[in-house]
Amino acid sequence: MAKKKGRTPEETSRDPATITLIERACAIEAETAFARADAMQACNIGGAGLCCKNCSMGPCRLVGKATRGVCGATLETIAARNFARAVAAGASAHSDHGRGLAYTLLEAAEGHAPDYGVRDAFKLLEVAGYLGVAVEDEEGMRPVDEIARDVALAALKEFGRIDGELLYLKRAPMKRQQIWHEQDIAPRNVDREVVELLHRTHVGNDQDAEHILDHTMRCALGDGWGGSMLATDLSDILFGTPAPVRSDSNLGVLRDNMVNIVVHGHEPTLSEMIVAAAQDPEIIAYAKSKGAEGIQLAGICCTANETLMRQGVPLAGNFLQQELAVLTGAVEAIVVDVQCIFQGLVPLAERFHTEVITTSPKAKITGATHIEFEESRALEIAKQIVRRAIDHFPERGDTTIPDVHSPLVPGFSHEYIDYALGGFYRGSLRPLNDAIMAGRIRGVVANIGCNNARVCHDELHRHVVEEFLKNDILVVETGCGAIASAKQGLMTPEAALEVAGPGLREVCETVGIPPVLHMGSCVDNSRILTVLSQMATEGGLGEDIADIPAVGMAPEWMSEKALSIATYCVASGAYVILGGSDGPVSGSEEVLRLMSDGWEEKVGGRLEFIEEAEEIVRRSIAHIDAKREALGLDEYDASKWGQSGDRRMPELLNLPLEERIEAAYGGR
Ligand code: NFS
Repeated sequence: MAKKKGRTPEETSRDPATITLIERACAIEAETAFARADAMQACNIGGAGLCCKNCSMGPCRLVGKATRGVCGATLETIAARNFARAVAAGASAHSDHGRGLAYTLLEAAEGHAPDYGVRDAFKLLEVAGYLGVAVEDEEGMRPVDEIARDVALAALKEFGRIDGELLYLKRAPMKRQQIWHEQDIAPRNVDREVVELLHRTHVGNDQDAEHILDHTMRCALGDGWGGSMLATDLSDILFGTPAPVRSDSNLGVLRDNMVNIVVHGHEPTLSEMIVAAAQDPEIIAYAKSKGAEGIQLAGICCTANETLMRQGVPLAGNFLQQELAVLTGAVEAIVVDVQCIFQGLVPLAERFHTEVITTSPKAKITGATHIEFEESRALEIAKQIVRRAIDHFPERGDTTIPDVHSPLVPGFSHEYIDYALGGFYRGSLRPLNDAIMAGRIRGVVANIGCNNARVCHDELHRHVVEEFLKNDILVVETGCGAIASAKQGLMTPEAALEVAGPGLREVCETVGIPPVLHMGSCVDNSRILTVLSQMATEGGLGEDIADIPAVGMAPEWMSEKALSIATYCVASGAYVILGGSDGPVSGSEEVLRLMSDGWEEKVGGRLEFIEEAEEIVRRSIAHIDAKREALGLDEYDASKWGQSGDRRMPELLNLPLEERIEAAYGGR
């Protein structure tokens, strides 16, 4: 990581709302992650993967003349083990989230969680099919609650099944499944691969970097095609499958005259109930009795994406804006569950009237109020939390709400993309494949992942996305990367007219979609796996995910979850780039080689760590063009496009007849 001491606000973030609030933090001497990152240099030994603290003979730092740890472990073993353990943690986080939803569905189906139910019965039937749950008996269709109970139980079984392998692996293209079997990396169940990875990386166990990394792929696949995919499916069943909605983004969505409640974390179970509680007329009346005009909910991180995709709740911001929401002085409560929550929120909130409320039995923060969430009393607890927030409204002091916000249209589940391209009866990805084959769309980039306080906030996301759009590359997004694009105004259909290249613009205009599609939270990267699998089986773009002209990236990544996502995408056949630094195994050339060339030989995908945005773009486009060539597709040529589309139509209608015939028929 580059050392960056004392950056100016403009060097710290690309986002104007963030810059305003960093300035406020400086003015009132409040501490944020940006300032802490500047004050503390990252450890370059640990950062390069060269510090081993797996036993108490160390920590061993493999620098200078030290080429082995006390136990004799080599640099390669240590770097691979560190990476593997991070993937195990990331896979655990996503998968435990998925397990939680399976229990919620079970409790709802058995009548123990009356505030939840099946909102998308169609999806329930589809998932029942994947999990081998019967939807009919001799008397016809079984009751929905019975199917839901059996789906929940079948989902729970996937976490610890005692034989065979994950059922969802069958959703991948045949060729991909064959590769997993040939390489012996098909996950047997979700939990076992995580436990085995921790076992293998215990002192004195698996001490061959390549072998450790093979199992790392297996563990990560259990996340992508297991825990995360189940999390997405079960969320859709319980809370509805997303379809486009209109919403707004950035800290300007907070309101001076309303009670502002920020939901932050990851699981939709609680936040969906907070949404319901905040709409209750009695609760709204209570807010008015305290002098507010109503209640404004807004989200941070993936909780934001969950409530945005289904309810249209506005986005307050991404990962690095959590403290800034508090710094506005306008937030009565920040309600959190699990993952990506800064402990720094608590001392910061003490300087304002904001209450930090933790809710998950898995995550308490010293000094925060803990109101534990229980599915059996979900709405009651959510109302209690919202009332508590309202009680703080009269305590509010000065506020600084930046007047910065951008509209967006999120909600692109893979079901909706199918529908958008073909309608209800002919839903299909055929038009997308055709557009790529013709070269109107050069390829697809999945831009996902976090912010990182050590790189300029949102800047890498902005740079790569704009470059891809100009080059007629369709961008799909999740997580905090999606929030970055939303704030930059790239998620409205109109944005296509301004930013996209001529071919992509034609497609976006015709279908009426933005050039950057918001596909949800980070567990919803499973939606991207589903789209890629469908593209591979639709025909014309090869027969496997590895054949598609596509790249995955997390230019500002920071979390262990991002490493798990990157690894399962590679193991699914994708070229993946992690940006912002030279990466967590940069101390070992051999491990870097194993993850790039080595993994490419085994599974067709490769992982690279590239610090600079220009280089990320250059290598991505080169990869997309190479995949086009391998498929025998025409070389991409922007000059062929731009002759149709809504923008061109009024112009065409006014042309002299001969020119109009020429434009319409191109001399044919
Ligand atoms: Ni993803 Fe979502 Fe954001 Fe990174 Fe954290 S919120 S699960 S890990 S920081 S994208």
